[in-house]
Order: sequence, then structure tokens, then C-alpha cells
Amino acid sequence: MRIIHSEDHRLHFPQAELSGGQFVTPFERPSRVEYVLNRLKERGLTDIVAPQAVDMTPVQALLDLGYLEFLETAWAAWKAEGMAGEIIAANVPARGMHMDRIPNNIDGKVGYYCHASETAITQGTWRAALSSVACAQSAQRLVAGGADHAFALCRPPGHHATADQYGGYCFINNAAVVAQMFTDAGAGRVAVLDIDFHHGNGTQSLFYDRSDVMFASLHGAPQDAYPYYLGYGDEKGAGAGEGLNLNYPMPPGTDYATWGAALDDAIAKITDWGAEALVLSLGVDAYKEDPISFFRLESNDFTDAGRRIGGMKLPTVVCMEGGYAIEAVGINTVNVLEGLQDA
Ligand code: SP5
Ligand code: ZN
Repeated sequence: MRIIHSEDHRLHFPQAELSGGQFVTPFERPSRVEYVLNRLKERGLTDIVAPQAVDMTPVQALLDLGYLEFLETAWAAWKAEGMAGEIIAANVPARGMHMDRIPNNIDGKVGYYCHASETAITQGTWRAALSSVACAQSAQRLVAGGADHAFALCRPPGHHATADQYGGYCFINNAAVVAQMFTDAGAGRVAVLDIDFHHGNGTQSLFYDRSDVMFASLHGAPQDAYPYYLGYGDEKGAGAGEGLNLNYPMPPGTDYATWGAALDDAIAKITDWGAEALVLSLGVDAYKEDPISFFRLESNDFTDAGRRIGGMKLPTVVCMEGGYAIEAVGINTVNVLEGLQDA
């Protein structure tokens, strides 16, 4: 399996994440990638290449142009306003306020385009986000060209980013861009399977009313887990996309018996639908030791999950999402990839 990786992810490393009322070193940090790379090499997965240049055409087709311009220019505007620190949203348009009038002031703009203020933007965030989507795009081209699988070692992650909002450590929805590239190339049925611990609210929202992309997500129930305000089981899609959004919210303490049954159900539905290609949003934060999550998967469960997913025998682009139990992120991620390959 070829792996696509860019050093430019390092350009995104905020000093601070707002967590429990304190600023802490972000859980989503550059060393996560180092642990994955080290484990890949340990396991003989050494076909690691840099991405091709980013192609903005599918990104612009899928996302809001004002949002992309905001991401590109936010740091300069923030500094021009004399702000001393990193970009943190301190206000958002809430119930009863205007949702569609964009302030000129950068502080107001930041809140308009943000849905979770734990996530900071810093000087290199835009370039890092572009390098992440470039990795995903290069992986898509390999799979569209006939490879069984390719692994985009995306950082920053993407699945919480919507058409016009960042948050949850995500800025550009890499997996969604991959799905869009498959449909642009003529695929009529593309499935995105999201096994990150957190609900893939961004991916859901981007394809909610579309008939050409199915979205399935296994995640901590929104009553108990970020992103809190989306991810319920009764969100099934709308219009032409009715029935093509599958949420599997699960409670604290969920183990592999329960999680694996949800995975099997999602796999059966993706298969029955007749998906032609698969995008796997691969977060490994369902792991029992993850510091911000509450499922109980063991490391070898990730191998088994990879095997079950690989059993679909679909051309598969894997995009890295979350996972914060730093040393285990490499092991668990590579376990999924090895399971996929074994199948
Ligand atoms: C891609 C991804 O996995 N994003 C996750 C974003 C989670 N944001 C909320 C984090 C809440 C952290 N709470 C800290 C509790 C520490 N015990
Ligand atoms: Zn996550």
C-alpha cells in the first residue's frame, strides 16, 4: 500500500487548545504523524511518497469560496488588527442572531466560520491544511488509477470541517474532497465510512442531500461526546440523499463486540447499496486509552476492523483523522492498514 505524506503538516502547530477551561498543548499535535511513520517503517510499509500539488478545483466545487478565502487570509487579518495570540473564536452566531451576515471585523469573521473554539488557527494552518488535502488527492488518484488501497497520512484531519466552518482540529474535509473527486470522475456511488470516535459532522453535512455519496459514521453518542449537536441515529439523509446517511451513536464504555456489530451493519449497507469506491475516515480514538474519548477498543481490534472493511473488496482511499493516545496511534493506525491488506 502506498502512503502519501507531506512534511508541511508541521506548519500547523498551535501552542494552545482550550480544554477544561485551560489552555493545554493541543491533543492534535505533529508528533502523532511521527508515531505513524515510525510504525509504518517498523512493519515494512516503506512505500512513502510526497503528494502532488493540490488541485483546488474539487475543493472549490465542494466548499464555500468565502470560507476558503477566510482560511487563506485569516492570519494576516488577525495580525493586522493587532491581536497578540493565535486565532481563537470567542463569539459565534447563536440562536436568534443572524446566521448569514458576515462581519468585516476579523474577530467576528472568525466566529462566523468556526464551530468549536478548542481549535486555533496559526500562521501555517492554511498551508498545512492544503498539504493535507494534497495527500488525500494523491491517494485518490492512485486508487482511481487501479490501486486497491492508498493511505493519505492527512494532518490536520478533516471530518469535522463543513462547507464553511472549521473546528474539531479540522479545516478542510479531506475525505469529502476524495469522495467528490470519485464522483467527478464518474462514480455514481461512493461510500464514506467514518470510524473516528467522533461523529463526522462535516462529511455528513456535505453529502446529506446527495444521492451519489453514502455516509456511515460510528461514534460516541452526541448526548455525551463532541460534536454534541449532530450525529443522532435519526439523521438519515434528506431529499435525494434520504436513507444514505447512517449514524451509529454509542454510549460510554462501548467495547468491540458492540462497535464491531455496528461496523458489520454499516459494511452490509454499503455493500447492498452497491458502492463502487470507499473512503475510510480513519481515526483511532476509539482506542481504550484515548485521552479524550470513551470507547474500549483494544489494539488488535483495529486489525480485525481493517480485515472486515477490506472484506468489501472496494477500491479504498484511507484518510487519517483523529487518535490522541500518542504512542498507540502508530500501532492502531497500521493495524487497520494491515487488516485491510490481509483481507
Ligand atoms: C479529528 C478529531 O478527532 N477531532 C476531535 C475534536 C475533539 N474536540 C473536543 C475535545 C474535548 C477534549 N476534552 C478534554 C477532556 C480531557 N480529559
Ligand atoms: Zn476523533
